[in-house]
Amino acid sequence: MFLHRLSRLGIFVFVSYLLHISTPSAVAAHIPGMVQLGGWIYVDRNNDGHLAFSNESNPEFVIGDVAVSLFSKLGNVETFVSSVVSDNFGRYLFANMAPGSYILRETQPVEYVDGIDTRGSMQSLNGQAIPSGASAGVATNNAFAGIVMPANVGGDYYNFGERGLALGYASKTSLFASAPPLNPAAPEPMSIMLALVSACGSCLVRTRVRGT
Ligand SMILES: [Ca+2]
Ligand SMILES: [Ca+2]
Repeated sequence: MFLHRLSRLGIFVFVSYLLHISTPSAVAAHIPGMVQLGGWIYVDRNNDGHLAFSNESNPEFVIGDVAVSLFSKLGNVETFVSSVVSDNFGRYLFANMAPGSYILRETQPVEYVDGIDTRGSMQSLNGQAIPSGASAGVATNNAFAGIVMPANVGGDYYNFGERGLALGYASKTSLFASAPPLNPAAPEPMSIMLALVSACGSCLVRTRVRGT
């Protein structure tokens, strides 16, 4: 899996943008009343908990093929809902879920030293104010818990950061920089942006819940 991750050349990302190739995280339009949760898996080179995208200074790298699982929570009962793997952009997304309380859990990629996970923020998917009772939850190790999502709310930028290659995976090859580069972190893939635009119409300016 390690070689599989490293084999993804940056040029693939560039070509994908030119051709608008759909990625595994491409989703259907938002269904009214449903909610969504997503984020990125990335190498947090400066260990600050912030993913620097390719349009920022010192952009960081994303990690594909990392599993993230979604659990619903009712009372003290956790129930597995679904699992996805991050795409070539390091992007993962759970779309069109029922409103409710959720937990996101990352399966730690063994090739990387665990890093800082950063809680995301919530946006309105229908242009209306986010209902009271919404909560962006809290970050715990390889997880985000206590996310409470009323209807038509999207949670994004729930990012799992890793520190870098673990001992035993940093081969001489990679030290000499002859290994293919990881994909640079990229802003929202075009396919997802189009889905959001078609679903949201004029609500391109997303509403952030303050203090949640
Ligand atoms: Ca960073
Ligand atoms: Ca991790």
